[in-house]
Parts: sequence; C-alpha cells; structure tokens
Amino acid sequence: MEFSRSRRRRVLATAAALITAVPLAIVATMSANASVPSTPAGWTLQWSDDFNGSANTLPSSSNWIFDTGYGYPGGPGNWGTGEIQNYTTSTNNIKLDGSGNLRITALRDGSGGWTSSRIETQRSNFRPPSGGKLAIEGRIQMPNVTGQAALGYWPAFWALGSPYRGNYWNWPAIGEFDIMENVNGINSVWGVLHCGVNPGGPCNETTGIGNSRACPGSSCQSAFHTYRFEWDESSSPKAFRWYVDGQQFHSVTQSQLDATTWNNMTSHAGYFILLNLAIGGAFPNAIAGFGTPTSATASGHSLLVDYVAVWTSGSGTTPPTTTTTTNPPGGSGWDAYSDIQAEQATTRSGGAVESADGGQSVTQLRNGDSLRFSGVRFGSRTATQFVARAASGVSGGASGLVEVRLDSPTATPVGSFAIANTGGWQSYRTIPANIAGITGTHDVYITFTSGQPSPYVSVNWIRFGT
Ligand SMILES: [Ca+2]
Repeated sequence: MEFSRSRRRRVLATAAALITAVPLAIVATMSANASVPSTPAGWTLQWSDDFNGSANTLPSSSNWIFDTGYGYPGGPGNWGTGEIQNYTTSTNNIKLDGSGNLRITALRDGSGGWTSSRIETQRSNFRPPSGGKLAIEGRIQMPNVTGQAALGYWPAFWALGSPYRGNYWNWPAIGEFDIMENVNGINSVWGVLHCGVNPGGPCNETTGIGNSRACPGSSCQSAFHTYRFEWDESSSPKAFRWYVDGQQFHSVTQSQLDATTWNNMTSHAGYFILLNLAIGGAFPNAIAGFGTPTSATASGHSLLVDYVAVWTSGSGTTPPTTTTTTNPPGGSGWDAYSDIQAEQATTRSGGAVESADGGQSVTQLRNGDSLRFSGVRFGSRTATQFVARAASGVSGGASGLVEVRLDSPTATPVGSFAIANTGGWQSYRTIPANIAGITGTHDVYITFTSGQPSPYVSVNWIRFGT
C-alpha cells in the first residue's frame, strides 16, 4: 500500500484498453453473498468476519479498528502514500450492506475533497505456527468503475507487521504483504512484499517485490474474486505466495533475502490485516502518468468485501513458550496500587525469571512477549498513571514499547512508554506513563512491542497510580 510503483507503468500502459463491458446480469449473480469457506482438513480457522450484520451498520468494532483522517497520530501524512482522501466512520463511507458484505465507498464532496474508509483488525498476531502455514483470504469485488471515471481509485487488502502499530516509522522492516491492490480500474491484481529498508534495499523500495495479473474469467471490477496470501514455514526455503481464485501468481522465498531482513519481518508477534479504498497517491499517479484523481473521476463507487478469514496449518508451537502460574497465591487478585511483581504474572509469555534489582525480575523480554495479571483491582478510584520498574541493556540504539492493555492481549493499549538502553541490564529505573482512566477489576496485560527482534527490556514490578 505504501509509496510508488513507477516501474510498473510500462507494463500496464495498454491494460486499460483491454477491459470490456460486462452484462449487468452477471454482476448481480456474482454479487451474491457467499460464506467463509469450510475449513479444509489439516487447517484451523483462526479468525474471520463474514460481514453478516444489519444493513447500514458499521462492521464489528470487536474485530476492527477504524482509521480516520489523513494519517495515524504521530505517523506520516497522507498515510505515507500521498493518497488524498479523509477517512471517516460515516456509514456513507463504510457499512454492512445487509446481504453479507462490507461496503467501503469513496465520495467526492461539493468542494472537491474526497472521503472514504479504512479499517484494520484488532488482532495483530496473525502468523504461522512454527513449521506451519498461515493463510489470509478475502472474497472481494473491486469498485466497479473503469477508464477515466476510475482514475485515482486504489482499493487494497493487505497486512502490516504488528510493530508498526503505535510506532509508524519502522516501515518497511516490519514487513508488509499486499494481498490485493489495484489502481485506476485496471483489470489487474497486484501482490507485493515490502521489507528491509527504504529506499532501495532487498525489497527494492519503494516499489517492493511484486507481480500482477488479470483476474481469471470476469474482470476484477465486474465480479467477486478470492484473493489469498500464504506464509509457508513448512517449505524449504520458507515462502510467501499470492493467489487469485486459487491460481498462484507471485511468490517470494527466504532464499531471495538476507537473514536479517527475513527475521525482522517474520520473528515478531505477527501481522494485522487492513482493508481500505484510497483515492489518489503515488501508485495510481505512477500508473496513470499524471496526478489523480481528475475531474473525470466518478464519485460513489464501492469496494465490496464478502469475507476475510485467516487459517493456520501445522501443529508446531509458536515461540515463545508460555508459563502459567496460579499467582497470586490464593487467587484473590492484585491491588492495582501496590507493587505487582512481574515474576508472579498469572501467565508469562517469553522472558526469563532471574534475580535482579534486589528481588526477582522477568528479564530479556522482546517483541511479542506479554505478561498477564488476572484480576487486578482498581476499585472506584480512577487510575491515570502506570509505573514500571524496568531496565534495558539493548544495544545499537534499539528500543521498544511497554504497553498496558485491559482484558485482552490484543485490546488497544490504554497507555505505554518507550524504553531504550537505561545504562545496562542491571540499571533499573522507575518509569511512569499516563493511561486512560481505569476503574473496576480487570485482567491486565503488559505487552512488549518493538520493530526489532532483540530482547530490549527487563521488568521487576508494575503498579498504578491515581
Ligand atoms: Ca459475507
């Protein structure tokens, strides 16, 4: 989704001329709702959304985060791509159609500005089990508009590495899988890997390593097609593969990339999935050869998504190992306003318990690790501060986030702080962070997110303040 693909201009200059009209009857037939396919033997359904809600309602906020405006807070402007639209949560731009589909619509307002929508999964840990496979699949009809009226339309179904969330400046090292992209109403699907460094690097940024092809049978615009991405850790070499309607059209293998690049995008907690309909930006401009949209671009066309589903196969376990204890002893939960010892976490995923800082700490925590404390009592007072006793000896200018989430390891963090080298692994500091107000009793998850794979923090204890 990111940045320009100017090298493709030559390949596609004649593609638009090949698009032919499709009878409306076929469109109606192909628009019929399907369901998430049954799970094949050997696979496990990890997550899905069939978009089966009532007409004119928003998609589930349990499944999706709504991205709004012109960029992430603190992130690059125009979402890093030059796209011009304002993303909203209006049902004029995003809604369920009542027939089992999500509908994202791009609209031009009276002053020439555009609105549209973009969503991303709450979950950000989609990855294969060790030695297994991950499949991300969506059944999608691109906006049914072609030619001059389609200039600037840029629908996308894609995934970003979880460390991007909350950081926004670690692209492309954290990895990006473009499962389906399309611009300007051309009958073509692009599949692209972004990785490494920008510009240039092993993924030839900002172009990425990509391929494209026409949709099988009916055009991409006139009918639903199934777009699928697989991450295969069972093959040798390990591989990424892209499919449309079951036909593979692109692959990238581990042997094409250096070990650091591969590890940086495959060793973190996993990926989150995005759906959006952009207007304008580097990619459609490069393919058109001029700025888009234009006065000929037609308002009101929609990206339709029947379902998105994620499966895994393989029985391997995903590191890090998880340790579950019965802490706190007696099961009575913790007082949020007293020290909560990290090594007593109800569930510890990653790290190691070692003597440190006059007691015990969970040391060597890295991206994707977490600590869960079951039943932390905040009571009727409102906690507005999070404090952690932490140390870091990470080298090379690396850093990471220590995040607080409530009741789910994938909930949006209520607060966080960044930590870099504190002067050594034994140099503990008491570090505060502001948090959204908390009352009541919650399972508290401390999650660790970084754009690099090395351990970057040890934690002795945490507590909350008012
Ligand atoms: Ca559906």
